[in-house]
Amino acid sequence: MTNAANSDAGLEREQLLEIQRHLRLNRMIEERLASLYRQGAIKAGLFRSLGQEGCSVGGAYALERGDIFAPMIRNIGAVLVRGGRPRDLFAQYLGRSGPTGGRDTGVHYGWISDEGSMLAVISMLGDMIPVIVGALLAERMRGRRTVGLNFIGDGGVSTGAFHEGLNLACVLKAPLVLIVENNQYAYSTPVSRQTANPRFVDRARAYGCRGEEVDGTDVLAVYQATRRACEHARRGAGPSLIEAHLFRMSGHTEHDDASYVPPEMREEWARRDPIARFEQYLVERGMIDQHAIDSVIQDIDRHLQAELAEAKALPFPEADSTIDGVYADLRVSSPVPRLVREWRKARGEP
Ligand SMILES: Cc1ncc(C[n+]2csc(CCOP(=O)(O)OP(=O)(O)O)c2C)c(N)n1
Ligand SMILES: [Mg+2]
Repeated sequence: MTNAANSDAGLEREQLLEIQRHLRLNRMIEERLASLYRQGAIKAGLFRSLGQEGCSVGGAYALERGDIFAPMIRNIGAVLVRGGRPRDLFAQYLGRSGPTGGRDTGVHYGWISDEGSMLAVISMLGDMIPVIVGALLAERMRGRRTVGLNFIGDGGVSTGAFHEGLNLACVLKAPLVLIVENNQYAYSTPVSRQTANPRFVDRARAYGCRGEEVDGTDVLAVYQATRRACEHARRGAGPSLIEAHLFRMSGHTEHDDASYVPPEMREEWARRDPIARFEQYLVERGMIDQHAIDSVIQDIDRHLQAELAEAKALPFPEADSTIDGVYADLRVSSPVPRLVREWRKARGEP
């Protein structure tokens, strides 16, 4: 396993502090969302990345301008690193007219940009792999050396789409970096119950690409591993699969108390909190102190307050727009807007 404990991973002080800020932002936006969830303001499930922030942030930080990124539902940290705004994430979760006009939730939104596009999450686990491979092939045909980063969970690895997708990527030598976030559980199913070979990195060898394991709670180790995989891909040498070992310190979603997790297991992983580890590292290097940490927290708190206020000021979508962008020309005759209006009325919503 890679261990970045004794190096700054070739990063400048400002970059290390930027990473720390992203880690904190990742955690704090989810804390806000959890509190909104408890107030009943969130319209669907809330999938937190508590304990996994180092993997999201470290992986995305290794990308370059123009690279393509495809998150999984928990990768809020990576979305933020790639330029996603907290206001938009709040709007998504609150069902307001944000990026998807209130028609989808969470990180189920994307954008196309020269800075680096983001493909919206696909709910069907594994299905993103062939899609991002297609996007990378399009980039290759345009003569660009674009790399694509996609995250998948340990459960997602057992889908057919994962195998077909990775096989396709390897055969075509697509510049794909696939990070398998092995957080030990797929909902309540432990790794031991869903695969007879718990070494996910072995899948790389099976299909013929580079494989690497990394401590997913060490943000710099993930950054370095992803960087190596990006360089490999940009050289035209094909995909890499990175297995990141980490743990989901929350339930699958907020309604799940994760009581199926043995307490010893949770305690062991709690000692490897990615933010505490990285801040300790920065303190030991004399780059920050408790005062600096407190001021980052206060600053993010103010920022999130303002972003949330902006999101709350956005209107809820009009019922008539429910199926916009779904079917061509169906809006006129569809009964859906009327049904939504009636459903809202029955719930006492405006
Ligand atoms: C093909 C498919 N099967 C089942 C589901 C339902 N489902 C959503 S999340 C989830 C668990 C995913 O576990 P994992 O891939 O380990 O990701 P994690 O939630 O741990 O980040 C399941 C079974 C789905 N979305 N897609
Ligand atoms: Mg999992």
